[in-house]
Amino acid sequence: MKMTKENFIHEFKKRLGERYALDVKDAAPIELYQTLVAVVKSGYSDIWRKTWKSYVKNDQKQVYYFSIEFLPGRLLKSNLLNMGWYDVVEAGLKDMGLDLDQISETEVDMALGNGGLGRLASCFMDSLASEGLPGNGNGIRYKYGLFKQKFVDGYQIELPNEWLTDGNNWSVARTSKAVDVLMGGQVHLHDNGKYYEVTYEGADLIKAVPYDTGIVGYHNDHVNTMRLWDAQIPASEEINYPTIEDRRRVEDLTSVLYPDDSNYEGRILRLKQEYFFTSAGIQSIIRHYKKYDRPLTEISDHIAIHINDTHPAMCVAEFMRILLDEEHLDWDVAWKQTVQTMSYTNHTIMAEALEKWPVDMLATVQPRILQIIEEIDRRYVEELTGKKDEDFIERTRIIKDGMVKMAHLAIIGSHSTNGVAKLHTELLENDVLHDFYELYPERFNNKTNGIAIRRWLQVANPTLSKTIDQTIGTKWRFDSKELHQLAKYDDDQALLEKIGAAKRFNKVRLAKVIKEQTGIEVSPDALFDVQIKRLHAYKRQLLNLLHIVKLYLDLKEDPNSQQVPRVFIFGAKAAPSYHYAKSIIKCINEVANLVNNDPTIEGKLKVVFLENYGVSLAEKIIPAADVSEQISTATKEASGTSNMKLMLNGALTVATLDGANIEIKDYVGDDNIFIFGLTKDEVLAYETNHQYRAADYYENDPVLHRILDAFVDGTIPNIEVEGHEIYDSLLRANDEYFVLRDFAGYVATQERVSQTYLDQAKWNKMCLLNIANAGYFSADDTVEKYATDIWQIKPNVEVQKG
Ligand code: DL6
Repeated sequence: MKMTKENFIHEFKKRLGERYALDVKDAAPIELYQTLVAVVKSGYSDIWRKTWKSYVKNDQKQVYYFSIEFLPGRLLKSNLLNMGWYDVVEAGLKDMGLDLDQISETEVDMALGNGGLGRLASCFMDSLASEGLPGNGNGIRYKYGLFKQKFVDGYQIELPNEWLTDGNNWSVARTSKAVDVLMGGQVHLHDNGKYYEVTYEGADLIKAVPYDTGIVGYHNDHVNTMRLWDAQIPASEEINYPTIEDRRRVEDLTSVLYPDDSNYEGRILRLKQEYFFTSAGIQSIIRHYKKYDRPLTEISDHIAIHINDTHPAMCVAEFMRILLDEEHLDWDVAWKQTVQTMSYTNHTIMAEALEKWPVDMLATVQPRILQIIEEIDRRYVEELTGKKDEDFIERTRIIKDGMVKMAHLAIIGSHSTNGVAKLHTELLENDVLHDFYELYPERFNNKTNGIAIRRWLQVANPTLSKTIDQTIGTKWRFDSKELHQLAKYDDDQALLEKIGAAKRFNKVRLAKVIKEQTGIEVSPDALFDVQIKRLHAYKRQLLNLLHIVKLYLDLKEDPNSQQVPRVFIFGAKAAPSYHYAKSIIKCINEVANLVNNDPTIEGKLKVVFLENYGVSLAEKIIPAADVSEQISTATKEASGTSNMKLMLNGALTVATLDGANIEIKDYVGDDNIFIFGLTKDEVLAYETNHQYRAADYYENDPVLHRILDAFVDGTIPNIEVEGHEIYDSLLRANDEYFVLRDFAGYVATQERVSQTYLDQAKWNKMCLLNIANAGYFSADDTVEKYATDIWQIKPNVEVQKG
């Protein structure tokens, strides 16, 4: 993909004229943005076509990554970077009096996810393409995505995220590739002696229309596809959807991500979404596969299907449904192909997130799928009877007490189950999924998560990237492990100062964003302490908040108590029905109000909660962070990926020994990370021996006593309800996540952080060593491991690297 500045300017002006009949100086930002997207798309569309054709021509095995979330963020800059056009386009725009940064701000984030799960899926998409691997995404094109978060009086308010208002410029609707998805009604089986003829009565027919987005590989002339499905009414079925209500029922199917699951309507809608994108994806895969006359009895040699978390677990049953009902394969043959084709990643040990669906609900959504799951379950029980004790079988079977356990379906119906960090996989094998590990040890493996270094360093932090280029050259841009070369320069004072200067530059930039968004003035000379992740009790934003309240109370008592001014920065959304998480948001916002408006502590402490956290905001926060808060209760965070992005940008991690923090510590060494808190074994011991008594910490620690009282005695205003709720969760409900137990260790560690920050030379050296080791957490390496160990796919033979 070659482009010169002159050609770009010519192309850009031509398209602007053709599209809008405008000159550059008369065009609005959205028109400039859309024109730029058109130029970029035309730059890769031919390669996109060639890429998928080469898969067919070379009969390459492909993987299809099914995920209910994708969080690609803005695509403009990352596509320019990957195409090798970034500098040329930036310079060309400048010549025309335009600014790439400004134009890029016009792009609305594709916010089709909630957190780590969706962002991981998108990092994997980028890496698959950049490694030249044949990998496709399969998900849902939510009309409103995840909600847009606003704070009103400190409370989280959820607004629709209208990301499609101006259309999405990157995707292409492929109406000709639509498939029909059947839902509801009743199913009848008729044994004709050879196979069961399956007929449906009263089912809804929904048209699934794919929207494809090209995923451009890095400098390798390779473009993969992310396919997102939209629900529409088939033209032939108009008559069956006579009322507006009926039509809305169909359209609502792909309206929002994670409908409110506090009621039946919301829950069944989510289950329907899961079946919808699973069925649409599997149908289109098999249809495409059959086009080239290959036998279905060897489909697993040609395609791999990945189940990202349990949401797409119905892939197992849908694949079986097609092989049985439409292709009339024998059960055993179909089952062998299914297990060989499917693989599954577990992303959490939190019981509430391991999906279970009532049998009745599944019967309402797709009765045939339920029948197939029942049969898989029956055969599983039959096979184990006599080999395993009854308890074991009852614990591991798919359907139990009227509920369908989706993780069990995914494990039994696939050849690989992986966790996402060493500790997490160990917990799956030894605890959460131990029975299955005993049954299928060869199916279990670890794949520690990784991140797209291109987006999180090259795009998000050009200042630091240039400093790195000047020090070790540009090889790291192709192989991030090369970043380790930086470690050799840990005594190079000039470099350490440059690293400090890059950080300051990014802090000034973030301070501006904070001022614009919130009106709060923060000083770039303060330490920026950042916690950005979903709001959840186990992630312990509350521990961070208790520390902030301590610092505030200390300052009120002694204005000189704090040597290092700090700005605490939060970004987090709470699930709409997660009441407790929303109460924590309210408390953080009220503490922020109190602290930020108290003139007596001016300049020493600030608290900022940025609204509507997402990928684009993260790109501004992460390069500016000094401290990365990774403080979940040990055992609860499967991996975390903000920990990797923040270290990559030279933030120092305050961490518990949880998830991938442990692997980060192993790379950077104990001296370059701040570890505190209960270990896995200590947490597990408390959970089994029930000897934890949170009230002891309140009663015996006057500091903690005073802090907790501040939540209920009016010290923190406007949290009469929420303050009591939090106080009670810690003291009456005995602090499920051991916040009080870890508090003293956390405070002591934060004091060490402040002391270290006072020695800027030492601090910058630690930053450098974190950056140098972050290259080991590249999603490129992670997907290569998936490709070799799980999917058995190989890079496209036609890929040009470099
Ligand atoms: O694997 C991606 C990401 C991990 O880094 C996080 O640790 C984990 O919490 C997240 N899991 C989920 C799944 N649902 N829940 N809860 O988002 O996956």
